[in-house]
Amino acid sequence: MISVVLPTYNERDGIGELVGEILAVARRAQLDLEVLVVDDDSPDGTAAVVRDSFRDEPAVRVLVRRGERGLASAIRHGLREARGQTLVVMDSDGNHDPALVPLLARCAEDFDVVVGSRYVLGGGMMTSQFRYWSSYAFNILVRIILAQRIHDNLSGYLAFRRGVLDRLDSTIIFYGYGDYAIRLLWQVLRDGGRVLEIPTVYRFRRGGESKTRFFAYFWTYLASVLRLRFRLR
Ligand SMILES: Nc1nc2c(ncn2[C@@H]2O[C@H](COP(=O)(O)OP(=O)(O)O)[C@@H](O)[C@H]2O)c(=O)[nH]1
Ligand SMILES: [Mg+2]
Repeated sequence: MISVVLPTYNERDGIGELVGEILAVARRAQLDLEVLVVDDDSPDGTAAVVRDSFRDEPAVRVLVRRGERGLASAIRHGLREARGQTLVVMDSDGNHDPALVPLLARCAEDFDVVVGSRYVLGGGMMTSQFRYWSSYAFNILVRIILAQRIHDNLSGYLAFRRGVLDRLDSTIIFYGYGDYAIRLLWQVLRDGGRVLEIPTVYRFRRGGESKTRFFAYFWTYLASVLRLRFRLR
């Protein structure tokens, strides 16, 4: 089974459509798949929207965390609750194209982590040019500092087997924001794991607002990378 983990915070505008698309993709590809929405008690009622829309759909589960917030810890929670042997993490706003789920899941059988990547041939971002180029530049910095070859450390669209996750030290990966992915990939590579990047084009988010505070996160992410480089974490 494949488990798709969707962390949500105030994503009521687009979440229903996305979950519907994922289920349709799974049906077409004849995949055994579940969707886990991990909502941090969004004030806009995201969880209720999903519950109401997919009341008769056992493949959709909604997990609500109360009194707790954070992208990485929400993903960790979802991964723990997931029943699948193959795990997929993606944005819940429509940025990531669900049509890629079957390919990501298939490749995760042969690779340790599969990344939906904006920065390999065929990848891209239909959204902001500024975000595209600043993220591109930051990714180059990551590659230089960590001396590795991943083009997109921050895509947030990932697939891996449960066994891979079990071998990782989750407590020093799943905190903070999107920087968790840098730590995850770093640990996998450090242990000799194989990472595959598959091109993906970011689509426009469907309603709602981005939670990425770009300038604040730049420093947080840089600090995370330097900590890895100097083996502080
Ligand atoms: N559960 C949970 N999800 C979050 C939190 N912050 C962001 N997200 C989700 O993480 C994903 C990435 O955030 P997003 O705002 O799309 O960032 P962007 O793609 O960089 O603009 C989205 O699906 C958000 O709803 C949080 O604190 N808790
Ligand atoms: Mg997004």
